[in-house]
Amino acid sequence: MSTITVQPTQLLERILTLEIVRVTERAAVSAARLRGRGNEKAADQAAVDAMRRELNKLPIDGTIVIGEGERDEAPMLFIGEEVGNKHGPKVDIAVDPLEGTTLCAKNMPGSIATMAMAEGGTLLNAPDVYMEKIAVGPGYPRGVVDLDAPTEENILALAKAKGVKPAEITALVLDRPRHADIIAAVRKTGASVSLITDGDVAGVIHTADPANTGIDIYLGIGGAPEGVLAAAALRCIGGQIQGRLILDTEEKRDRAAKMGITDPRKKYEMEDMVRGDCLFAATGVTTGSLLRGVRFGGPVIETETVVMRSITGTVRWIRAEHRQLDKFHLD
Ligand code: VTB
Repeated sequence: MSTITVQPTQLLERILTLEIVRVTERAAVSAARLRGRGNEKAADQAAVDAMRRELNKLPIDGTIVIGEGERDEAPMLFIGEEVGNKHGPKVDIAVDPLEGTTLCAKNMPGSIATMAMAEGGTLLNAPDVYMEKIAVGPGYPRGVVDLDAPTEENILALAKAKGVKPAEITALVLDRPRHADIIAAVRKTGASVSLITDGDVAGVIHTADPANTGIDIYLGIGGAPEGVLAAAALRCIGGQIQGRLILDTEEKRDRAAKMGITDPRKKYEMEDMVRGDCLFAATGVTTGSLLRGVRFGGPVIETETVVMRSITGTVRWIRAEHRQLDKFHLD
């Protein structure tokens, strides 16, 4: 009979898988109470407060490496903030307590509460700047598409690798004027463009399951923090993502340098953004194509969360019913 030896660190990480679900659930419930109120800041703050409270209960010695901004501009969950009860492993944490603040404030589909966790020193310490991104799901040869290749070339290469005509490829792109050229280039190949107003973490995750989402590739410029979170998710479920920070001013280059970024033009592979094993979780705030939003119904609050673990590639979809929140001061 063969046995599998599990290292203590792996065991701990297994336990943390469920622990991080609690964190994103709490953030999502708090933000969801402010859905549709038109107040992005308040919804974000509610998510931040809840996320921080829950993170501090975890048996970890954690550092926020992707957070709400740098110390002076973010009172909580700032980059460099230490979280957890210190009785546990050293971990890096990336958070986006409310990804898609506008979606939540307008009660539009697709806002989520999300975070990733990895061994200390293994997540890219990215400043809150823009990042050029390209991502595809699993099953393609490495390098099938490339951030530096022309868009047309990428679409044609992807179609060939998938064994379909370019017309059967769909690219997901943030609906911004800055993407006019990318959108035109995709359409020139005969492929289709699906536009989103916000939320490219979920957008990138969609590429991992084209049969259900209809999305084959993510293209364009979004937030760098969201890029690292998306890389963590793809590291768990498979796929490829490349990113390049847009450091177009002296001030941004300085900020990046302080975070240890010496080459401002570096093209980051998934393995550069997430250099080891990681956990990723996201809970729906407003219902979207990835996750159902929080449902308030009398004494029971329902949440839906996806949690992933890269060591095993396990993806769990957790529908939770929360009761007696007040009694346990959980919210
Ligand atoms: C990006 C994207 C995010 O906001 O940061 C976007 O990565 C902001 O883009 O997912 P603009 O500055 O062009 O509005 C999101 O869509 C939501 O935070």
